[in-house]
Amino acid sequence: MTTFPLKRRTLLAGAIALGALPARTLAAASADTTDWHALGDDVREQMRWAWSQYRERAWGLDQIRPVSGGAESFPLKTHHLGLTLIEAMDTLWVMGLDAEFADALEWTKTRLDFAIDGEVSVFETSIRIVGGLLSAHHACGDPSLLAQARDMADRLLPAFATPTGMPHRFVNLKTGATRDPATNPAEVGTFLPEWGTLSRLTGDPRYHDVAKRAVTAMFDRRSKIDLLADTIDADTGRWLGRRASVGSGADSYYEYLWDGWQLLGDADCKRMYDVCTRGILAHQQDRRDGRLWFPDIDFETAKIVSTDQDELASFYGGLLAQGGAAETGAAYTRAWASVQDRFGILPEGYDYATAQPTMVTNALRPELADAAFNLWLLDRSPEWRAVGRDHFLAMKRWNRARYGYTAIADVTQRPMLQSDHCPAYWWSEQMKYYYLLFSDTPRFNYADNYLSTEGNVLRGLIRPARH
Ligand code: DMJ
Repeated sequence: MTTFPLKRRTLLAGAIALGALPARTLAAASADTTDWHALGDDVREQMRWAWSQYRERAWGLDQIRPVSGGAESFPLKTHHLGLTLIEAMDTLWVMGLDAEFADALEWTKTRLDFAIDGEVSVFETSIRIVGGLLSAHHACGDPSLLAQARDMADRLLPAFATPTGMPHRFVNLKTGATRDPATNPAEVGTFLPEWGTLSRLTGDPRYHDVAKRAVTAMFDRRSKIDLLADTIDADTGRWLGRRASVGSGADSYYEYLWDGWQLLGDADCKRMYDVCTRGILAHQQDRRDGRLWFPDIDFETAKIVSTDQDELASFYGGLLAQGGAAETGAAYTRAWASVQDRFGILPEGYDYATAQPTMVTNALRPELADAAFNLWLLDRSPEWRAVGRDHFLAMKRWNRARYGYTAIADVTQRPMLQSDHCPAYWWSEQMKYYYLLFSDTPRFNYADNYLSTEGNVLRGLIRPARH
């Protein structure tokens, strides 16, 4: 990927020349007078404000409740691990909120303790806590962060001791007891970038090897038409379901095949990504009213089983473009952007056949901003910045609560109905995507970088030179 430190007008001219923008977008883009750097400053200010609320009311707890000012634990049911703090760290750093970052670092050094007798989701804990600590380590180089990431990975490791190598879904952090072999592609195959990084930094190959074995075991069970279903038994390797999807339960499996190639240069991952993506593009595309969608289909017959789209799938256009299918990725992202235009914030479920929401909540989701950011990194088209801007401005309008940003209970009501929940990924994902998309910060290498499925930067942070 190359960098384009160009002015907006030059970029627009380039995009027009390449025929990259549809007419409606073109008109809007030419009229666009957004001051992107000012918007970036605003994102930083919202982060600073929300962080001050968390600092005051929920310091060291997992997630603040932004309406009531209370807190809730996750991923443990009855114990806090400082999840928000860990997820926020590299975002604080990239925004130059250095005092806040130092404060968080001090907390992790003095308070973090994973020896808790309780069960966590292996997948969630890896992408959020192992990934969050590794990205914070990438930001500042403090060895304690790497040691803590390794400590957590060691506690998750027993989950991979299955006959197939595909992990059980839950593990007890103290005893190592595991449960729930009925799992899915995402919870089997979303480890390699973090665990490969851990192996690289510690010299211990075990982390990389268990993650690679799991991702490969899943790939080896694909159908004859190269599709994966949604549920599998990690002990027997037998499929328990038939639904192939690019949304929930599958999404980051495909993402991490590409990422294994992008971050680690693993050619097996690239081959597996290409095979799976060819299968999806051959069987799963459906165009309605000029829009591209990916319905759920039967993984052996390719028969459509549902036109209900999961909001989580809206990240997929960015991945397709990263993997080389730029036009298809852009088309799918435009389909989701049209739903954003209509509702302001994406509903959690949307049926493209009826053009109606099937789930009116939105859990403060980052996926469309993620796709916009990835597309923009590739072509620098103002169209994607505008999608990210609309995502951010709608969030400021509807999700801001007294003590932070909160999820929405109903995106179809005006004013939108808020719930009382700020998932920790918010601090790691969209706030970072917005900022990187608008700010042109010198702390980030726009030409060579890697962000995990949780938005954790594992490559591409640039430490300012010391004076
Ligand atoms: C995040 O935890 C990750 O992006 C994950 O892969 C799926 N989506 C959630 C946020 O919606």
